[in-house]
Amino acid sequence: MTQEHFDRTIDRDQRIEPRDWMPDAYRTTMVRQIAQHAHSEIIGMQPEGEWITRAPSLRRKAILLAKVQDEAGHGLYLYSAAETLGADRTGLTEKLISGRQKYSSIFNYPTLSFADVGVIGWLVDGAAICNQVPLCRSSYGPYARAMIRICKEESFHQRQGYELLMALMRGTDAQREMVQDSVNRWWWPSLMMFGPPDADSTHTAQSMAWKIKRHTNDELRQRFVDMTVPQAEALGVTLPDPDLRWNADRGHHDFGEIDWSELKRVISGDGPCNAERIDVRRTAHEDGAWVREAAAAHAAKQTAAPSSKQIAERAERRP
Ligand code: FAQ
Repeated sequence: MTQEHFDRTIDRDQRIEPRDWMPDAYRTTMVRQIAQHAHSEIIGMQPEGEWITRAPSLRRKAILLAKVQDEAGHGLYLYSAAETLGADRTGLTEKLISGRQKYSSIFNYPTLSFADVGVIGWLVDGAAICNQVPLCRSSYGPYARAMIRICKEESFHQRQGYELLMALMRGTDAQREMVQDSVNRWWWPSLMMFGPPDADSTHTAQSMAWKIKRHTNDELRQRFVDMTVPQAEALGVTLPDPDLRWNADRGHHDFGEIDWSELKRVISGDGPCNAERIDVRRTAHEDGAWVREAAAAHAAKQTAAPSSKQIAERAERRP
């Protein structure tokens, strides 16, 4: 099980599994991407979670609760996938709350109205699907398999977001304005989710060679724009880009220049909500210490050899 086996497995489009030999750099890259992805799901619970107590009806509250819970589940599958590479969850959480590991830039923007819940479902989950469906064919087995279920749930999330926005667009002028304002704020950050342009992407070439990534950042961004434009038209909202138009020669939509300095700022910790997001996560982690301790103590009890008193008690309980 060496480099030759690894190369052959990648060439044949087969999966690398946890016990297979893999180059150190492949393992490091996988841990980096899976950890960032897991952190994004967990931090991503916050912007929408803030609206659970303020949802306008019981139905919307139930939907939102379920969605936010799904994101927690995605985080857990992904931390488990990272564990198969030897990266334990405690260590990864420490790295997140001390700023040594990243999470998606998109979750550093505030949710100012309930329309943001719909727009996050439509645009943010929509972008996540575009990015993640190809990851179902990623070369690392546990990651690719986790992604199948995650993508199914993200597709459902996207539809619930779109359905919420359709309801608002059928409502009053004030509700339609609320949706447009939300689209104006989330459109450009959603395009930034796909990462820097290919020319500036540190990892794309190697990750494509290892078949971790199946498409470049720019290819996926273009796919997202092409998919979203007709949805915006059907909804009756305007995407805030005067340069957005169909290019028949390319068979794609052209779109305006993205403010890459904003992405750099947000990634490096200086977005509107970075400090708050990490603060909330750190507090939740500290507040949950007793649960982890209790669970560990319980697990230790289960695995410990039973005492003579326990053996006697169990014997007595037997019919
Ligand atoms: N934000 O060389 P590349 C979701 C970093 S889940 C922050 O192009 P790569 C579900 C990048 O890490 C959303 N950092 O990197 C949901 C690298 O830094 P490093 C998360 C970013 O890995 C919905 C550097 O810039 N999805 O939304 C970003 O080849 C609603 C250079 O970049 C995933 O994680 C960014 N936007 O490509 C949850 C999907 N972009 O590590 C709740 C899996 C780039 O050298 C509510 N990940 N960076 O320090 C991927 O597909 C890839 O990792 C990319 C980046 C495409 C994100």
